[in-house]
Amino acid sequence: MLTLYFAPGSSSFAPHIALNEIGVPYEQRPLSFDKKETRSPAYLAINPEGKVPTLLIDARPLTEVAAILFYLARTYPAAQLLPFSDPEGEARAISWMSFIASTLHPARNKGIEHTRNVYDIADKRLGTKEWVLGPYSIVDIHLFRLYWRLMAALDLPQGALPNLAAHHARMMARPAVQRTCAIEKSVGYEMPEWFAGQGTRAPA
Ligand SMILES: N[C@@H](CCC(=O)N[C@@H](CS)C(=O)NCC(=O)O)C(=O)O
Repeated sequence: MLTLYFAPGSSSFAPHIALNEIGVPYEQRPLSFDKKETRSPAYLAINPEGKVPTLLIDARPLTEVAAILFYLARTYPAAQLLPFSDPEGEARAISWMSFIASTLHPARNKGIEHTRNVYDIADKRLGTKEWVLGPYSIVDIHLFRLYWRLMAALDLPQGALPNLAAHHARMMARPAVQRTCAIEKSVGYEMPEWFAGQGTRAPA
C-alpha cells in the first residue's frame, strides 16, 4: 500500500503527479504547514526532517522527491516514466534530478540574480525539446513543479525562460497534472487565491 504525505502546492506536488500519471491506488495524507502538522511528533517519527513529501511503502517511509519519483517509475514500468533499457538515458535522468534538487530548488535562498541565472541554465538545457529526455519522464514532472513555483515567486517578464514556459504549458495540458491540481485544490486550506482560481501557479 502506498501513502503520500503532502502539503498542497509544495514539493510533494511532483510525486503526487507521478502517482496520478501511473494510476496506482494510494492513500492521501494532506498536511498543513500553518497548523505545523509537519512538525508533529507523529509526523517527525515518519520523517525526522519534518518535510514533505514522504511516501509510505507498506509503512516504510521514503523521502526526497527524486527518490520517490525514481521508485515510482521503477516499480510501475508500464507507465514509461524512465528510459530503463538505456543506461545513458537513466543517467541523464539522475543528472537532471540532481540539478533540480540541489541547484534549482534552493536557488531563491541565494537571491533573485542567482535564481534567474540557474533557471536560465535550465531553460537553455531544456531547449526546444518537447520533453527533457525525449520521451516524457519523471524529470519533466520534477522540473515542472519547480518552474511552477518560480512563476509564483518572480514577476517574470514576457518571453523570459521561453522553453520552460512552453514546457509548463505542455505539462498543464496533461490529465494527470489537471487531476492533481484538482485534488490539491480540494484539500482547500492554505492555497493562495490564484491557485484556487487557476491551478496554474504554485505558492512560494
Ligand atoms: N530535498 C527535499 C526538500 C523537500 C522540501 O523542502 N519540502 C518543503 C516543502 S517545498 C517542506 O516540507 N518544508 C517544510 C519545512 O521545512 O518545515 C526533497 O526534494 O524532497
